[in-house]
Amino acid sequence: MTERTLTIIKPDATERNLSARILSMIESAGLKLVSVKSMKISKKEAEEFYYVHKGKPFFESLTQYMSSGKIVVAVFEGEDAISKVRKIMGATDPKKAEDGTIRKLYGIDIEKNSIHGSDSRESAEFEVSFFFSKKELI
Ligand code: 3AN
Repeated sequence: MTERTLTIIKPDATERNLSARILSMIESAGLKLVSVKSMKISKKEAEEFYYVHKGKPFFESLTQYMSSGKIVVAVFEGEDAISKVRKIMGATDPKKAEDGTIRKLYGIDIEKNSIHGSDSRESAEFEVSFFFSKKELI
């Protein structure tokens, strides 16, 4: 089934000039880049985006971090795009991520793990529309 998924290159990765390399790894897996842009979000926007994690011990630090620097947001499309991107990303904790995955290669720690990817159809729908208007999703 063709799906669309949202990815975010996190501040730790944009800071180290890894954005294009990470986007390229996803394109190389056969996924189409639908739309991409860079921005800085506010703490409040980060809290809205990560609302499912509200109340968790890492919520405050995560939202602080995600609003601390430049991010690159991108939508990819393809067959089983959501699970494909999750596989290329690797486990949340870079120490536990498989060799060759983005988080294993570039992640710093469990929070500064270089990339976000939607984890379900529902979250993909919410996350894509959080950052992109219809006009940008051609
Ligand atoms: P994933 O991004 O692998 O789906 P989630 O959805 O459980 O992981 O967590 C969202 C984000 O919150 C992670 N990408 C990471 O930046 C941060 N995070 C998750 N678990 C922890 C933790 N135990 N300590 C610090 N940060 C965490």
